[in-house]
Amino acid sequence: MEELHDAILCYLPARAAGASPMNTRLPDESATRGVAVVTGASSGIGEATARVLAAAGFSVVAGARRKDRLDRLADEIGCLALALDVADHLSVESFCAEVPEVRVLVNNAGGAQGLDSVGDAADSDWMTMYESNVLGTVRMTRALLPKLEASGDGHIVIVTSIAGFEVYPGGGGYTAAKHAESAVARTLRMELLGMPIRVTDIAPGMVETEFSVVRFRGDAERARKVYEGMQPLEAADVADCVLWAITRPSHVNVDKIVVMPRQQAGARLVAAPHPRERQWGKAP
Ligand code: 8X3
Repeated sequence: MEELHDAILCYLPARAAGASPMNTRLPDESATRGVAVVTGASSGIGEATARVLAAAGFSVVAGARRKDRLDRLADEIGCLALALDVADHLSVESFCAEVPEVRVLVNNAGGAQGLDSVGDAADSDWMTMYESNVLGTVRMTRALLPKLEASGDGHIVIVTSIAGFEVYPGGGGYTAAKHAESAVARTLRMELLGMPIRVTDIAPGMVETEFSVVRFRGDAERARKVYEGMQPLEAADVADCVLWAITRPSHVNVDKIVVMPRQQAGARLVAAPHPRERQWGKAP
């Protein structure tokens, strides 16, 4: 525990500031932007966010289930890697106990499972989506709230989706979970009013990550087709939004960012190669 504490407070800032071999001295603590926890950091938006925040001078604590990937990321960018499964309250508790202070929490872990209609819904898929997207965000936020407040300038970022305010056939479980997660963000904004904690909901559209591969249970070819003929966002585009939101002056709360590819105008409307409605439902 003590070693980890030292790692965050002393070792991390030196490397997270983009330290080159020529720049490995421990930095002046005040020169860093504070500790940022990023969940789901082993890939996609979470990994990109960890990279961007570390490069910007944050001391990043990266959490995810896939510790081997996190460890590689830690070697590269100098973040602290801790195993975390936001769907498991014991994992959340032990992760948060290892983090002595936090200024920014990026709730990114989540995802979609399947494209079944409500009539064919599998309880296990819906439970998985609620656990990771909704309860995961609630657990992490609840556990770190005292430390965010103690920082004097806390910031909670919740990476939701345009599925937080749109629906589409086959997306019932995912859109319901993202609507709920978005509701959590709006509720927190009200509940924390008057406290030194900002709340930002970042709602991306199509981002080419492992999102669709996971949704289609490993079917990479089906996942590839989702983005065929159009240019989706990259994970780094969303990470840029996170960085922008958390580097505004302290009195500025960016409530919500909706970000989509130029070729997307809604969950179901994509220009690829000609304007078309995305076909999510079953073939007739
Ligand atoms: C996923 C957004 O547009 O790919 O969160 O359905 S979209």
